[in-house]
Amino acid sequence: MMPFFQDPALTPLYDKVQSRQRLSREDGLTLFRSRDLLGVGYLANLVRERRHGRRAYYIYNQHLNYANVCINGCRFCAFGKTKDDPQAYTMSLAEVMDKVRARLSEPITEIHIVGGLHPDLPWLYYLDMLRGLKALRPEVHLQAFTAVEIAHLADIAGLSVADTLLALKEAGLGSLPGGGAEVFSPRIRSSLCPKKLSPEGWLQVAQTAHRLGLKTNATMLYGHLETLEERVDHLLRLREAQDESGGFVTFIPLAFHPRNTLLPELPETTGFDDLKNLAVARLLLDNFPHIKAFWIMIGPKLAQLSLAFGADDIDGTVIEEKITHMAGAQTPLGLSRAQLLHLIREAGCEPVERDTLYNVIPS
Ligand code: V47
Repeated sequence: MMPFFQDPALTPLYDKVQSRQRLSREDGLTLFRSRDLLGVGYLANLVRERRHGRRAYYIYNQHLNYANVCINGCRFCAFGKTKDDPQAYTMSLAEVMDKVRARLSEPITEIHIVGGLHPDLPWLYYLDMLRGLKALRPEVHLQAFTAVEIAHLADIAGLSVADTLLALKEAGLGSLPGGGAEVFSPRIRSSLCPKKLSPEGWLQVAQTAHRLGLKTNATMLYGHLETLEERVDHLLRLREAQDESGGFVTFIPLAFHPRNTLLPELPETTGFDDLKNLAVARLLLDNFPHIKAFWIMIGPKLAQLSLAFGADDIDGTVIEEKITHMAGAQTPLGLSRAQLLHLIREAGCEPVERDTLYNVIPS
C-alpha cells in the first residue's frame, strides 16, 4: 500500500525507491526542498533497512590531530592556525606516540589522524609517524590524512600522488578519512577556501587511492553559504566518482560550526537540516555502502535519531576531538562504548562493533 506523504512531491520518489531506480538531480532537489522531513526520512529508512536491516555500526577509535598549523586559511575553519598564532600547536613525534601510548589498555581498533597543511614539517615526519604508531600498536588501522593533506605531502615529498600514497601505505597507512571535500561548487570554494586543493584534485587523490587498493571516505560540509543545488551537485559528483573507482566506504555530512571562524554571524545548523542531509545522502548515494552520522558534530541525541533517517553508523568513541570543538561544539570530546551501545539500543537498533572497513568485531 502506498504510504501517505504530507508532501505529494514525494509520492513518485516512493515508486523509484521501491523499484531501486537511481534518483535524478531534480529528485535530489525535491528531497532537499521538501518540508516533509518524516516523509524524506521514511524513504531513506527504506534504503537503510534494505542494506543494513536494524544494524547500527560503531567503532572504538581514537582521533589524533597532530598539528593545527595550516597554510590554507579556510574561512569556515577554526582549527587551522598560522604558525605564529598563540593557539597554534605541532606535536613532536614523541608527543604523538605518548597520546597513543596513554590508551594502550583500551581496545582501540582505529586511529583517525587529521592535521592542517603544515609549512615546515618534513616528509619524514609523516612516514615516521605511521611507522612509529604501527610499531606501538600493530593491530590498529591507521586512517590518516585527508586528500588535501595527501596532495600537500606529495608536494613536499616531490612525488606523484600515487607514489606518495604507496610510500604511506608501506609505512602503515590503512585508509583515508573523508575530509577536505567541503562543497565542490567553484562559487563556494573561491569564497571560502580559495587556496584549497580543487574538487578535481580531491577526487583525483581519492580515486588514485582506490586504484591502489586503499579505501577512502567522503564528506560534505553543509550549513554555510551553499545552495541546495550545490549540495545536490556535490553528492552527484561523488556518486559518479564512486561508479568509476568504487573505493568510497562511507559518506559523512559535516554540519558547519560557526564559532571562532571567519563566518561567526552564520547560525548553527538545525536538527531538521542535519537529519535532512543524512536522509538525502542515503537516497542519492545509492552506491555508497554506509552513511555516517558523526555524533561529535550533530550531538549524540540527533545521531541516535538519524538511525531512523538513513544513517547506519554513528562513528565511535573518538576520545579527543579538536576540529569541531575549536569551532564551538558543545558535545563531549568522546563517548564510552556503554554510551554508544545505549544510544543504539534505545533507538531499536542492533549495535555492531566494526573496524574501519566495516569488518564485524565479535563481542
Ligand atoms: O575537511 C572544518 C571540517 C573536516 C569546520 O572520514 C568543519 O570518517 C564543521 O576529515 N565546522 C575534517 N566542520 C574532519 C574529517 C572527518 C571528520 C569526521 C569523520 C571523518 C571520516 C572525517 O572538518 C574538514 C572540514 O570539512 N571542518 N571546520 C567547522 N567549523
